[in-house]
Amino acid sequence: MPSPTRGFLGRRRERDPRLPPGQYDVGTDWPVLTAEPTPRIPPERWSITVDGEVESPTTWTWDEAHRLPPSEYRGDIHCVTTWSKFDTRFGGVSLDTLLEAARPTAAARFVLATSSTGYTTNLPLADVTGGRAWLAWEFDGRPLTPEHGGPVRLLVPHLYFWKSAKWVSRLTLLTEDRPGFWEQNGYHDRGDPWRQQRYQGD
Ligand SMILES: Nc1nc2c(c(=O)[nH]1)N[C@H]1C(S)=C(S)[C@@H](COP(=O)(O)O)O[C@H]1N2
Ligand SMILES: [Mo]
Repeated sequence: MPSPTRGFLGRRRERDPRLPPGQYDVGTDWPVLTAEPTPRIPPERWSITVDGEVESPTTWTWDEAHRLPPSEYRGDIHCVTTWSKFDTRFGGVSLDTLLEAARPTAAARFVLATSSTGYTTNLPLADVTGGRAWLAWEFDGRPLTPEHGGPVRLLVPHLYFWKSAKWVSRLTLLTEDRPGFWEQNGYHDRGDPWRQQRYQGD
């Protein structure tokens, strides 16, 4: 039976195509999700080391990292707790730049990111190359705050945000996958939001 209200119902708002399945738009908020106490790390005491399956293990200080070619991410981020944040802007350096200097061996397939707090997360090497991963020290043109991983966090925005380790200090190249903190606690080894890879087995 045709309904007189059909025309109105037909104008129901479309779901934003930028939202992966099961996610909602958090708007201008930026929730803080941290398993450990927030460390206060002065930039002059921060450094990043790339080691493991690489030809040239390398450490960069804050000043050295800032002399590398700058790189920016503009786009969305997605947390496994179902919030997504649109149109973020992060500044820092592309992981490609660090990896080109450290030169992964032919056997390198995975990366374990470690924070100075002990937090770890694992990623396929293919997910942090090709302009898809950054060390980020700026958000919206301002220094990244300690709550959000400042002075420097990992940023891998095409995967769920638990992969973006805050206070990152080491990237270890590996021949085999080694589950990190949340991955040992049941979260997915890859974490693609478009495939809803939230938990092991998804
Ligand atoms: N060191 C560290 N990094 C971390 C986490 C953490 O608990 N410790 N939480 C992860 C999770 S689950 C998310 S969703 C994001 C949250 O980042 P935010 O607090 O800046 O939103 O950081 C990720 N990186
Ligand atoms: Mo998260």
